[in-house]
Amino acid sequence: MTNSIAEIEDAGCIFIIGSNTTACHPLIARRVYRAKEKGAKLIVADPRRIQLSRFADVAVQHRLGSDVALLNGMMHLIIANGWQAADYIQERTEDYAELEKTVREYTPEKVAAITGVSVDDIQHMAEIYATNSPAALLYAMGITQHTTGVDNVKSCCNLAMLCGNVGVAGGGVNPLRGQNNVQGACDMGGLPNVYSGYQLVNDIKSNEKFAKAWGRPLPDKPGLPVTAMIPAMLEGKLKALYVIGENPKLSDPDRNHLNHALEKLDFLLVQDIFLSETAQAADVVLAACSMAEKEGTFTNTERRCMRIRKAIDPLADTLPDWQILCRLSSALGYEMNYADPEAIFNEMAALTPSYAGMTYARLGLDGLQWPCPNADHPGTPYLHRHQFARGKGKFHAIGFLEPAELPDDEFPYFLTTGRMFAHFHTGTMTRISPNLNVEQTTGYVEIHPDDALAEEIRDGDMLTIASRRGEMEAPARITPTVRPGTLFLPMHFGENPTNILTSAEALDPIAKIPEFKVSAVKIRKFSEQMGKIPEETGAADPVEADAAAGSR
Ligand SMILES: Nc1nc2c(c(=O)[nH]1)N[C@H]1C(S)=C(S)[C@@H](COP(=O)(O)OP(=O)(O)OC[C@H]3O[C@@H](n4cnc5c(=O)[nH]c(N)nc54)[C@H](O)[C@@H]3O)O[C@H]1N2
Ligand SMILES: Nc1nc2c(c(=O)[nH]1)N[C@H]1C(S)=C(S)[C@@H](COP(=O)(O)OP(=O)(O)OC[C@H]3O[C@@H](n4cnc5c(=O)[nH]c(N)nc54)[C@H](O)[C@@H]3O)O[C@H]1N2
Ligand SMILES: [Mo]
Repeated sequence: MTNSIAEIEDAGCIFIIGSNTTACHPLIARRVYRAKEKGAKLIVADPRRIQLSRFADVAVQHRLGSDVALLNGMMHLIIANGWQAADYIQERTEDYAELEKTVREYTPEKVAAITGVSVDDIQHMAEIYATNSPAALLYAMGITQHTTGVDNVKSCCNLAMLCGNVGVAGGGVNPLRGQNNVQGACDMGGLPNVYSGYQLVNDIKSNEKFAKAWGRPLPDKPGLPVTAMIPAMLEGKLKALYVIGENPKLSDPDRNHLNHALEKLDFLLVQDIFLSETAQAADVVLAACSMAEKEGTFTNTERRCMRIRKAIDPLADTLPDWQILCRLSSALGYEMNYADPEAIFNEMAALTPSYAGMTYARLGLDGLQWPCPNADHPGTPYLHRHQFARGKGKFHAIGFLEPAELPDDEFPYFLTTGRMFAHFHTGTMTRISPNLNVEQTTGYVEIHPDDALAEEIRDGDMLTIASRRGEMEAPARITPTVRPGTLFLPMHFGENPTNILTSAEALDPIAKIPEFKVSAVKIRKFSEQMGKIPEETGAADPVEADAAAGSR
């Protein structure tokens, strides 16, 4: 996030696009409710009707993968009405002329035809966003998991800069990051091309810096992103895979393709806290302990690095991940001996400019937000305050491109995939929790009542859903929350393995993220209903429970 979670409460407008916030980031959703109570305007753009749509000043359900067109349409109207932040654009940004030229082509009528959103609604979105500063834009996987993921993100940035919303409190472009520590993992170099703090492996200076600190020459070529590892496995170029804390058998796209790749491996090593589907296929499994059993730090979505503290001792025959890694490294011939996670943290801080001012003592109870470059620095609540990190904020003129796969005669439905409140990803943790599992015990496929009527499907009928990659079964849940012609499958249920359907080939050319959010599928009835599939009650959802009680 460019900005901080608490700042959301002080926004004049909140624009949520491609984030099911109450389901996936309920504590952030709570800030959105508070902002609403203080008078903020709310815009929601999501092909599904999410909980927050109910509280929105305008909520639109645009066609899957049409975000660039929608955002360009908003910008077209903002410029046509003179609502843009002219001084800010002049002083702080560059390449505005190109943006203006491109969005001029996105007339409301053209955008309405692409997105399925009415001209009136596009007009409302543009006006509300532009005239209620500061406006905070929140997005998540609905924006990124596309072949145009990078284009989508850049379009969000264009809109925010157009209205002067970057570098101000309460504004910003705010990706709501997924896992508790995915920000931290990326910050620590858990990516194929960087060391900690995004220092490039192929930059001579950083390479030398780390080689010196670690006493070994280091490769100067970026490694492979996950989506390139699978083809490398199939070609026999990648022979051993070490998976730490992931369950790709359920979470990677195109499961059949992935299984072929895994079978080609000489050696599969999995380190997990449970015997996941992937661990069951491994040659060796290393038993790690959970976050409640270890010390360390997590860095959350607002760049806040915080300590975690051990609540219980590790269960028998398990170790914290860091100790397993140190032992493995030593066994491979590179001695790694750290007294404790704090020693590792201190080494990291010494090598990472954005964390350089952090120590365990300074992190205290609340943590610190990077950049925190020195011992006196208080941390950074929002980025790009006086100028952009790169100097001027750059506008990118971006045209709309269709998703890789569109419905046709053979595969007439759009499919999108994602999450629900009660479960986490592949369910290794949440499906064995009785309190959570009671909320939803099986997978399901959401289908619009119009489609159900046309297909003569009743609630609970078991459907076969097929794409060009494979097919799977799930019971139908008839609901108006999806658009007609669009189905939704949650990703949590191994017995209804959603990723049999998704494509491993439709990737964003730059980020290499798979297009989990758009596939083309067909359906047929597998068997008559076994019983109604109840809607998620939301009883375990604090936001929903509060909303129901009228006491947000
Ligand atoms: N309960 C729960 N919380 C979670 C997780 C979990 O598994 N369960 N996972 C965590 C992780 S790692 C992540 S990454 C986040 C994900 O958090 P989110 O991204 O919020 O969750 P998703 O359900 O993947 O997708 C979000 C929304 O994108 C919409 N969408 C689909 N296609 C499009 C499109 O073309 N355009 C737009 N604008 N929207 C579209 C979907 O309808 C959905 O409402 O959640 C985190 N929090
Ligand atoms: N169709 C579809 N597919 C998707 C997505 C989608 O929206 N649609 N979303 C994608 C996204 S954004 C994400 S993030 C991925 C998530 O995909 P995964 O990361 O593969 O899913 P998880 O179930 O979170 O798997 C995490 C594993 O780590 C284990 N674990 C938990 N704590 C620890 C620990 O402390 N140490 C170790 N060693 N292991 C631990 C858990 O038991 C679990 O097996 O799925 C992706 N796949
Ligand atoms: Mo994620």
